[in-house]
Amino acid sequence: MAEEAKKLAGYAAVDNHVQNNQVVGVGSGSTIVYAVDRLAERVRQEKLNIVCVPTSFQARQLILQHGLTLSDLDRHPELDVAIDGADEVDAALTLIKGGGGCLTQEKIVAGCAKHFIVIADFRKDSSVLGQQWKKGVPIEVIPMAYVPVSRTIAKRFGGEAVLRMAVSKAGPVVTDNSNFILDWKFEHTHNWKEVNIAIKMIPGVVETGLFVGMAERVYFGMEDGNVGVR
Ligand code: ABF
Repeated sequence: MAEEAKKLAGYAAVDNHVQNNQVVGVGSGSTIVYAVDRLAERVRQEKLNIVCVPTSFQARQLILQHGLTLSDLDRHPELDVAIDGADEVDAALTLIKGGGGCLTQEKIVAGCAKHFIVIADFRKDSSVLGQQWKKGVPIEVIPMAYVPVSRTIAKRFGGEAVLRMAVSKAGPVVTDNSNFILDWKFEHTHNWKEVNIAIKMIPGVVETGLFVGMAERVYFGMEDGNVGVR
C-alpha cells in the first residue's frame, strides 16, 4: 500500500514539474526511487535533455544506474526544480527531513532550485509536526561539538537531542560530510522558523532537518490510489 502511494507521488511530481532542457535536483530516500524511475522513462520515451544534481551518495548512484546525466552544483548552481521526499509534512508545508541523514545536501540542493517539490506517502501527512514522525528533528553537527550542542538544545528548547547510532550500535552514524547526527525529540510544537534559526546559530551545528518555507508543493500518494496536493 505504501509503496504504491510512493509511486503515485513520485510519478505526479515528475509529470507535473519536469520539462525538457531542465536541471533537476534528485533527493534521497525510498520515494525518490519512483520519481527517478519515471524521470528515466520520460527521458527515454520523449528524448528529453535533463541534467540531474544529486543530494546524496544514494541519489548519485540512482542517477547513474538509470543512465541519467549526472552533474553537480559547481557546473549547475541553479536548478529548475528539485524533487525530494520527507519524513513529515505539516499543514504549512514545514518539513522534517533527514531521517536518512542527508539533510544538509538536501537543503543545499533545494535552496538552489527555483521550485522545490516534495513527494510522500499518506503516512507523512500531519497537521502538526511530531504527530506522525516520532524520531525527532535530525540535526547535523560537527563531531567534536555533539555533546555541547545536545545540552544547549535541551536547555533552551526542552526535550532531548540524542546522538544517532549505527544499526550495529558499534558507533555513531557518520554523514556523507563526515559529521554526526543528533535527533532532537521535542516535547511540544514550536515556532519552527524561529527554532530553526536559533539552532543553526549554536556553534557546531551544520544544518537542521527543519525545512521552513522551502517546499512549494507536496504530492501525497493516498491509500485510495489518488494523489493529494498541498
Ligand atoms: C529523504 O529521505 C530524507 O530527507 C527523508 O528523511 C527521507 C524520506 O524517505 P522515504 O522517501 O524513504 O520516506 O528525503
